[in-house]
Formats: sequence, structure tokens, C-alpha cells
Amino acid sequence: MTEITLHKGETYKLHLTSDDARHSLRINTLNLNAKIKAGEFNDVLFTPDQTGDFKANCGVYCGGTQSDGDDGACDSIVR
Ligand SMILES: [Cu+2]
Repeated sequence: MTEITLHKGETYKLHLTSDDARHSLRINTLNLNAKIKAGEFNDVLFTPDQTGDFKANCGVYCGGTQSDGDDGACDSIVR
């Protein structure tokens, strides 16, 4: 579990990679579902539009955490 803190209205470039299979970084409330291909870096621009604490999970059927909202890939805090 990783925690990142972002600021509302600022644009961030997420630099994502996976070492096993295809995944995504999904936060439904913030309309984020960044696809992550294995073995390469995937840059996604992301501008959070609301504040709060959000849990991210995986949005593709990879056999990992995609169906378990309590075991997310990371926590995101937007200030
Ligand atoms: Cu996954």
C-alpha cells in the first residue's frame, strides 16, 4: 500500500509500470482508470477535481485486486 498526496486542480503526470501483467490504477470517484501495460512505462496525465481521501484499485481483470475495493493499490489524498 502506497499513499500519495495531490492537490485539487493541479495536473500530475503518473509514471506507471507493472512487472507482471496488465493492470490499471483506478479511482472511480475521480474518473481515473489509467491502463498499465507490463514491462513499459505508461505516462498518464491526471488532474484531481475534488478533495478527500480515495482508495485506488485495479480496474482490469488481472486476478489481483480488481474486485476487492478494500485492498487497493494505493491511497490517494487530495488537498
Ligand atoms: Cu491488476
